[in-house]
Amino acid sequence: FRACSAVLQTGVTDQELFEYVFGGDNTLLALSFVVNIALAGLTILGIAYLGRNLSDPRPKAIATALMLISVVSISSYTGLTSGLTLGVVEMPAGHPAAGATTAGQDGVLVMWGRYLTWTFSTPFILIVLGMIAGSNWTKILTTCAFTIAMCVTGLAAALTTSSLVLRWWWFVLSSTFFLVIVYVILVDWTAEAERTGTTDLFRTLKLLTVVGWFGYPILWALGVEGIAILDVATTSWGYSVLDIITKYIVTFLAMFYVIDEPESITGGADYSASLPRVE
Ligand code: RET
Repeated sequence: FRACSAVLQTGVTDQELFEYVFGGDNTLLALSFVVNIALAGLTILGIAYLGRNLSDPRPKAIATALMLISVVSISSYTGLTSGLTLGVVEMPAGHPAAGATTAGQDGVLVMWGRYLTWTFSTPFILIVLGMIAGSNWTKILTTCAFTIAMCVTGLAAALTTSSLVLRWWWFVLSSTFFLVIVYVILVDWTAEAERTGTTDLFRTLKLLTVVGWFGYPILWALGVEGIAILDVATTSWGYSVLDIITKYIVTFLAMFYVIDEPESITGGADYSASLPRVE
């Protein structure tokens, strides 16, 4: 957080940003944060309730990873709500939002906490998908490494103020990492899910994930950080709705399947979690 605040260097405090968002003129933006705190909380409770009788280690591991997605999410949205992970960033010359002012400061409102916390939430989504497909740890951890690279370079794209070209270069880098993940999901994991016997569930989760995840770079490009066609509140609601699809809906679909058919989840690669104990 300190590193990001140092990069921002705008001198606007979390208190000023909190007042800007919750002061009355930005109700829609405020709601896009608060609604997700509630949904993440309910999802955590839902998983705890639905998973109470799970006994096999692999369904348990999947339920835990699912819960961690929402644990990160509730923290992420609390950061945005409190103003701690918001900033005002001056766009470089040539950017359509160059010269804008926000909360009495030169620059646009950047929800940099989103990019930072996706670094921690997206790996858990990929761990769940990979385990449901029955993939191995090498591939699962590869996608985790690429999603971390994607989010950190996305954060760099949002915070770079020196040059417009470099902002878009970060965007291209981040998108390249994203395509690696899409490839693994569409090619490797689709084939593995077929062998594991989880094709039905995987097909639905894959669709929601791949289509949903493509929405994020599109929103970034259309929003204030990109070509600035969309205002901050619309962009924020866009991300919040995508989060609802890619996190909470994916979570409940996976969770219902895991409790209904825990035995079909145990096919595929062995993570040493389901091995019989050696006496
Ligand atoms: C950015 C901008 C740079 C280019 C790309 C992006 C992709 C972001 C994605 C985010 C997914 C987030 C999820 C969060 C759930 O907790 C960083 C917007 C490619 C795909 C699923």
